[in-house]
Amino acid sequence: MKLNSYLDVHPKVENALNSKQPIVALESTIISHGMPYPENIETSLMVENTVRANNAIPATIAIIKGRLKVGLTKKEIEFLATNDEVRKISRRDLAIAVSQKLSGSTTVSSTMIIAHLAKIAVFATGGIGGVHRGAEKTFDISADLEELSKTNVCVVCAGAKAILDIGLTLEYLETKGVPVIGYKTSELPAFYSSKSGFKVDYQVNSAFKIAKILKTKWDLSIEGGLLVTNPIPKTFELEFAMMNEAINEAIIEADKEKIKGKEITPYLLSKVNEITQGKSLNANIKLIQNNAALAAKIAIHYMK
Ligand code: PSU
Ligand code: MN
Repeated sequence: MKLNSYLDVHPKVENALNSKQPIVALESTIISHGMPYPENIETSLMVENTVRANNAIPATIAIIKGRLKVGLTKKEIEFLATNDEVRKISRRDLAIAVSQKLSGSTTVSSTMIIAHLAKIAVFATGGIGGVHRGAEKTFDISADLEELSKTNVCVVCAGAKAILDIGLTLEYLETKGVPVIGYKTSELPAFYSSKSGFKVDYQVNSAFKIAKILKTKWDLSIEGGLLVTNPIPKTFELEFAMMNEAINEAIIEADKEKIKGKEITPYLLSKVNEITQGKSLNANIKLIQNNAALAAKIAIHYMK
């Protein structure tokens, strides 16, 4: 298969591509900026194993010395997890990182771009970026949303975190024509909790049906992705009101410290983890695993 010359595809992923096995792309910003050490390495390896246990091949994506890596070695994951110099690479950073031979982890937007170049259709993450609270003043809207409207990749996530304005995030996705599907839920999950109070457009109860929607969308040449929202399993969920309080506190801190731009999401995640004494991190780990398993099932049906 002829792939883009900027890509370095791991032999196991290449083999899976050639033999048409299901593949699940995974992002790496969660390793470098989304979680503390050593939980970041453990989670990254564990999520890859979850994909394998569900009969698909994991492909964690990052940029190492300007090469677009599709499938990482353990050494590369360790590098991303421990090196403070690792940049958070979004769509706007991608060409610069490649041409200047920089290293960085990929967000949802850049992971989608690279997955698409590598012909991988399904991608699992924890949470997507969205419209931030107060965006009417700050204009802080994640590039992830725009990417979902452009790039043909199915993104499986646990909904939108309450660090975002969940209602505005849904409005933005509607404007951009991105279908939002609730897996076995009629309500958009709020990341740490299974419910947000906002409805999804469609509830779909099987991976098979999701794969069929994907195929149909792209057969119809309707460009862009599909957002599958998968609620955190009940036993691991945190109470919405408690999380909201922690998030409010974190946002006040961020304001005080004048945190802006690409720093805000990592800052809030780590602050919330501090305030909840690790409860949010544990929930985060459990929900990613849950998303990886669903993504593998969707990828399997999509390949059929
Ligand atoms: N949400 C999380 N953990 C994360 C991210 C989001 O719970 O690590 C990362 C993802 O890589 C996402 C990015 O694409 O943050 C969004 O950043 P921003 O809000 O700056 O667009
Ligand atoms: Mn932003």
